[in-house]
Amino acid sequence: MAGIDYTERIPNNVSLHENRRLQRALEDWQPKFLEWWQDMGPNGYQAKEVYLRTAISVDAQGWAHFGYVRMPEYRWGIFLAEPEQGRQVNFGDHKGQPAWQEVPGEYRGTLRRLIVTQGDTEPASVEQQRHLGRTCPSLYDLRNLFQVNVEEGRHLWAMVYLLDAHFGRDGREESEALLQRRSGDADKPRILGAFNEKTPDWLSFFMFCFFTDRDGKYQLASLAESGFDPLSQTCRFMLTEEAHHMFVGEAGIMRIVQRACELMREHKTDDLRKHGGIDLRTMQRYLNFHCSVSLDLFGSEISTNAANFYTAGLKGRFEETKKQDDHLLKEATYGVAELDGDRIVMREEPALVSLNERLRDDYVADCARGVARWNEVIRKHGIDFELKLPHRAFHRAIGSFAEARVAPDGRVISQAEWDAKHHEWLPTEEDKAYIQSLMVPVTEPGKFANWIAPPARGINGQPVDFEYVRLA
Ligand code: BYC
Repeated sequence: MAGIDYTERIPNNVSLHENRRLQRALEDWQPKFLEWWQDMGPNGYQAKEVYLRTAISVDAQGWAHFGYVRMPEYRWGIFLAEPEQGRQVNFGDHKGQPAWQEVPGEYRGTLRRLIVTQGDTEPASVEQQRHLGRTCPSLYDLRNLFQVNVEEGRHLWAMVYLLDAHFGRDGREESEALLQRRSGDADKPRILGAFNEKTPDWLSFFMFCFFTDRDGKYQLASLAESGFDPLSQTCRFMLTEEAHHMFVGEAGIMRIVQRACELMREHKTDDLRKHGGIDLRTMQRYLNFHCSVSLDLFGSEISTNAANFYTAGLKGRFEETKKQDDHLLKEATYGVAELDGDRIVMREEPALVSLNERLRDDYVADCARGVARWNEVIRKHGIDFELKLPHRAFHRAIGSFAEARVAPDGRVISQAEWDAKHHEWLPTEEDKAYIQSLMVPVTEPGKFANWIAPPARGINGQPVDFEYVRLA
């Protein structure tokens, strides 16, 4: 089923034409999606030609085609990874049973909620990023923004397919609601906290791609383990696309760090504001913010929801099938950081209710590897500064640390100390105004804003000065 039929109105590798009811439901949703894309998608660039990749197959080799496309004409389609013959439910109470091709009735509500929560993040991020095109630091970056945006749109399609194909009328209603909620709207906000924050500038965008899209990677990887096979196949293919989004974030921050180091060496100062750069301390404050709101996306440290998702076989651990244990976890324990008066201590908790924290641990370790690569750039310039991940209890709004005041180094502090110091740890109004002042568009091919270094190479073998977006 590797090939994708592009002659269809909705490109797909799920034999949509064989299911008239589903085809009609999706064809009915398609114009509503396009209307949402026009209203809430990239502002001001809908008629421009953008050098984008489009999925043309789900093969490990060569799944994408690159070419100029106007975004509203992007072929958003439905692509599932190849089925795994004889796949089973690999964890929880149904372990060893054949993977489900249809939704098990007893888990219908739970599964729908998981799919809706995942689906809701996709249009939310497009909404958050819709004004960024106006202030792009280069055509190369502009193209990457739009690539991320169209693929988040495709991820929405992926979840809507599951809802329409497997949840009947409820699913169709949820599909509509996904186009009606709005990021940051007081009356109809997006479901998860981080997706209601603003992404007002490109530093925030790159941090978002690094930290928040990485939550996407870990959540999708856990859902890819699901016993509900269509969800597993869908998420497996989404992960292929997600990798580019994290690359955009990691490489974007790396290029800002690179430029900061160059300016520091050139002007022999770390006060880069005089020289139009972004100093490393400001970057640390943005990092603290984006890391902490993304840590919230993993839910409470102790969660019966997470235990139930696992026991039911709906959402597994990261790399579930590579783990060497009983995949039931009824007797196992897991070390969880908890608040104990004015200290943070590690306690052994039942492994099942600790699954959110375990996934957060996998995530933090992955983030740390990226931060180490940024620090390597700083070290190579002979500069004595290290970017650091904040302690997981810092600036949290969800879970057991939500009520506590904790410094980035993990010290539990008083409200008075927080009030006195938080401006050293989180972006200040002054930081935001300065970063905003740098957001001046650079649109000549091969030219880059002063605060960011050019990338080492272009996209798909094209040169860095390629015309990635045709603005004329
Ligand atoms: N904000 O036991 P708890 C991505 C709610 S990103 C607001 O703590 P649970 C992407 C929770 O819903 C990946 N509410 O948590 C990235 C629950 O509500 P109810 C998105 C929150 O349920 C970039 C209550 O608090 N995918 O793909 O174990 C660009 C207590 O729940 C938050 C998924 O999230 C929050 N941060 O886990 C584009 C996967 N956290 O039941 C895309 C699907 C918790 O009391 N979702 N709550 O009404 C899940 O697996 C789970 O819903 C969560 C929460 C991990 C999010």
